[in-house]
Amino acid sequence: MRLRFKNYVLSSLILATVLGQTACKKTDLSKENVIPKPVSVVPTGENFDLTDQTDIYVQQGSAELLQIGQYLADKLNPATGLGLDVKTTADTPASGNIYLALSDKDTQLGDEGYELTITDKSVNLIATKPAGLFHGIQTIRQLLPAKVENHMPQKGPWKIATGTIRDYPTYSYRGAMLDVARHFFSVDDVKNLIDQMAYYKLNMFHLHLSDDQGWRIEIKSWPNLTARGGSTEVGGGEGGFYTQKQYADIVKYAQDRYITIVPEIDMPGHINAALASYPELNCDGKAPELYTGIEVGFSSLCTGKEVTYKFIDDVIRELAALTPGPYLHIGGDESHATKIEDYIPFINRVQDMVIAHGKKVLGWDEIALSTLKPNTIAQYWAKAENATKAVAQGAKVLMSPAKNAYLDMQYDSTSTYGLHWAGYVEVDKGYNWDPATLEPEIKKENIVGIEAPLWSETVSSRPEAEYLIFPRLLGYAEIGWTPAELRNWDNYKIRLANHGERMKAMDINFYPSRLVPWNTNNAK
Ligand code: TNX
Repeated sequence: MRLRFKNYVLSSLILATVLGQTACKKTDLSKENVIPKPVSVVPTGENFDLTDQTDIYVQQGSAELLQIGQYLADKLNPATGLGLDVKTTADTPASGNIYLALSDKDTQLGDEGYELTITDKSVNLIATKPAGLFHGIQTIRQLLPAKVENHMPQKGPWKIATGTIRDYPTYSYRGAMLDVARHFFSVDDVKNLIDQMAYYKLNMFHLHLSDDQGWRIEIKSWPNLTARGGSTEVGGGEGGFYTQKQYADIVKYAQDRYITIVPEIDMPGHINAALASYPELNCDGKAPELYTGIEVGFSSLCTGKEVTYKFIDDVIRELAALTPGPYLHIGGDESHATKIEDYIPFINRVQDMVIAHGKKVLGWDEIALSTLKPNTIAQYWAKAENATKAVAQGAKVLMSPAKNAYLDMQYDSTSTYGLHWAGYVEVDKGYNWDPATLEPEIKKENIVGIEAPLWSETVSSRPEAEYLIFPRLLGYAEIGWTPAELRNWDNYKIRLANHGERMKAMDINFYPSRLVPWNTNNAK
């Protein structure tokens, strides 16, 4: 009897200790797997519990804040099943809730920064602008267990480590590009990628809307561009295009996620789809065949014909009217079929046309051979000497060096998809570089940011595109956001490993690089 009693006391003691330990388990907010890595994290060692009593409160009086709160609720409710509601309040809400509010006191946060204060009683997010709150809710999502990203209900508990995160981006332009010209991608595919970009705090999305193989945006004054020019793609598939209504829908979808669309019409080269649609755009007045191969540099607008400029003006006018963002991208790359003495005045004239329609110009680095207008940005992809010319003219540079940042470069020689003309870009190589020190002549103050382009010659479906985009895009997001001195591959690869579970839960078909210690067994 005595022995039994002693055993009982002993086992209860052990149980109490174990339980106690789980309940007050020390947390460390600074070791959470947030990508991009936040600027500053001060941990306080406790937990906030998300329960069925928790709601999301937003400062009253702003439809925009309500929408951000709802975005968070929509992301957390499916997996947690907690039925978080979004409510407005004039004061700080009662304990147990999440609160999103604007405050103009903290100017260091800038237009996109946020401060997130988590205690055992509340989650408080403040920012000077809605964009900061939107980025902050991505951090909240990433502080919850990876399974929170599942579409189906999962078992809790849903704890968030406590402490304070202050966070803001290094570069104002953090982007990705999708080539919808070589292979067409549906509106749904594009929206899906926009949500994935938002999770990593990217804010610019460049759509490569025309090339030799296809014209993908409806232009009402030149309907054959899509009727004929949009009718095929690499490999001879059926192609496709966005109506203006669909494009406007994409723009709005991106805007609701604080992402700006940058539309590109590539010229004077990469233009066969347009030349095949309108004979008058050709110097000899004859339309070439549609093109479904993957060669580059063989087509050119007829720079000496006035109709060419009427055509461009119409396209730019319609596109500018549909695009609230500040930039129109005019391409300008690989114009091997245009003489340099024609190329330079052409680019000069087209810049003026874009400006006349109220937009700023972006173009591939070759445009620096012309005279860049104030505010024109050169996108460095191949030739450092071109980017250097842009800098010498006082222009800013957008960093997309193919050898580091091209999402269509193969990971290694065994990769199924992708090209390798700029080399192989394994996940570590994609991460381990700094835009501000890559080329000696391009300094941090010359750089607007970073963009990772996916060219689609070798990929024609969402899973194929995702295989090249992920996980490298996460690294580019971190390069754009996190100060260089806080970036480190050994630390990053551990956080990335955790995001394997998240990507799996989001059904992203990522490349499982051997360099990353993935832990994806319990994501689904
Ligand atoms: C070069 S990058 C191109 C594209 C190709 C890409 C393939 C650039 C401005 N031009 O037309 O799709 O290489 O990697």
